[in-house]
Amino acid sequence: MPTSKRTEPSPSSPASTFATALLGEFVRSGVTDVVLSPGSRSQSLALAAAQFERAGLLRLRLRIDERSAGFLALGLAAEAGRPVLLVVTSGTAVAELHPAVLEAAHSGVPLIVLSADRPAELRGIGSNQTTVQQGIFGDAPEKSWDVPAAVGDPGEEQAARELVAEVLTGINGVRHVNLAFREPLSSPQLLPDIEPGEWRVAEAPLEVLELRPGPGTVVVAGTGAGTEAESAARALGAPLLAEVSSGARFGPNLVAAYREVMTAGNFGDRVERVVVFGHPTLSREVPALIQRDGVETIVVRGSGRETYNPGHRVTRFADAVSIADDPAALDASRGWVGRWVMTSRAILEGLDDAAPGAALTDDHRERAAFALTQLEALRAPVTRRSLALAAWNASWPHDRLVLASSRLIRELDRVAPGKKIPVHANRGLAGIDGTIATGIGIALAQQLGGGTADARGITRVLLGDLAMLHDAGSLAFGVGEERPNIQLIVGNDGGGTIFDGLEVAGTADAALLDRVLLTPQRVDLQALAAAYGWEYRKVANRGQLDPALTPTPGQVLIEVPLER
Ligand SMILES: Cc1ncc(C[n+]2csc(CCOP(=O)(O)OP(=O)(O)O)c2C)c(N)n1
Ligand SMILES: [Mg+2]
Repeated sequence: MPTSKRTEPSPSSPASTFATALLGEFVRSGVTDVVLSPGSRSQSLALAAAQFERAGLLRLRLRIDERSAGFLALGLAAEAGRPVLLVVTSGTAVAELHPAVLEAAHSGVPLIVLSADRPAELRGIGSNQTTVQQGIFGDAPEKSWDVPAAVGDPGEEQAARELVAEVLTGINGVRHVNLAFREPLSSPQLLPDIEPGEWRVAEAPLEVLELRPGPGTVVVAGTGAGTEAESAARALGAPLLAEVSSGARFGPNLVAAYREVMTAGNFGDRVERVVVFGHPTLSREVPALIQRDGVETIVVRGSGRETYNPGHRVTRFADAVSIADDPAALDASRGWVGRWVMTSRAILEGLDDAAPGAALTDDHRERAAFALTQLEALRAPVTRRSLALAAWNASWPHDRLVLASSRLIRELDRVAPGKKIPVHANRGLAGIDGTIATGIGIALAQQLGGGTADARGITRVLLGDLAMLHDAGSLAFGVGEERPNIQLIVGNDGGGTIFDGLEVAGTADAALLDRVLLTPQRVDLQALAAAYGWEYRKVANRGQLDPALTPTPGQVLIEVPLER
């Protein structure tokens, strides 16, 4: 075998000088994480990043598939609340980032893409691995730069530092920096002396709207709403219609069965004012309510690319709301909130067919009958509802729950009781892609530093089988890559059964529907887990469900067969 031959020491490379200055300035500005995929044109950035990692100044993660890298960075940034750098080479490598770039743009997660490109003289002439990278993500990035190749002029390091300042100023989504590199593409560099900085969010001037409490108001919390929506609901004396992905599904004002209460109870008819936090995507009832005549809607802007405005019927937008202190008005709304909350509780209790109390009786026949029922319940097949609730119930504030786009998040949204736990979902565009990589990013940021690090926590990802297969490549960890404690809980119904719930299922030919929408699959998930070095657990009945969700160290794929 030929041994790899080291060429003559290359002349000092302006590419490396520039790349080192650039990354050094990111470190100084409080950026801590880089996700990188290998390539030649990007070598100066990659080698500099590895040196900063070695010096303990950056955390570096490698992924061979840029699509995985993109979603991994998205998860890291979403959990840590700090921008994450993505470094990729030229050509299709850049395009692989597009799904994560779109999701980040629509959900307002800060990502910085550093794509390597050919210099001007090699563009547009059919050079290898060269396409038009400037503007490749359309209008998804908040800002883009096309930076000419460094040539070794004095002042280029200063220019790199100024570029970093520009890139970070006011970042609220994706920033794309396309960087041309000319040969020699790298040379060994000494790291400059650098003090890592603290990440600081620039305080943008806020438009704060003052609201008064009073009956007739509801608060809607969609994905990304956070705990602020819950406190606003309490201060307003308003029922809290909080989606399960909102991070606000808790508290005394929670209306967990909000969809049923709005429709069956006709409560929606009495709503006069809606205050929206986050991005609601899980019901039809909420957008219908906002579009009803006589309803005033206030939307608290999130950080995503677009502002929520169903039917263009939103009355007012604000960056934040403050709530007037008015005890009399708050008092007047007690009955209003109470009716919503009680009706929701009654609906949820009606769903629960267990007969509590029988276990406590003194009658031994009754007790035996109860025990038998319990035993049968343990042997029963797992339903979507029991699966989703088990994942919800198993999770605590030091854990993370990641909800994929599938029937399971919708089922959970109907029944999850109030609980203050951190939930994450890629609802910016609700893709079934990148779920595993996003979950790994969240878990890494949460458990190994970079976020609200808490080593006790585990991340549970609740996903469907198609979402699982879509992102199977993200199960791969390279040698030496950090691995978090994570459970992938796969509800396997052999295809995309979410479509069974759509109108089309009632009108289309069943076989055609299966062929093109359900897309049945029978992949061996156990073998897949084994191939990637993940532990595998199978849940054959309800009795096995809770034990399988017990947190253990490592990466676990939990397969739960579900009936279509
Ligand atoms: C990238 C992407 N492709 C296609 C879709 C459309 N889509 C939404 S749900 C779904 C099926 C999901 O199937 P599965 O993950 O098994 O979940 P289930 O609905 O069966 O619970 C598809 C294909 C999407 N949201 N994102
Ligand atoms: Mg499925």
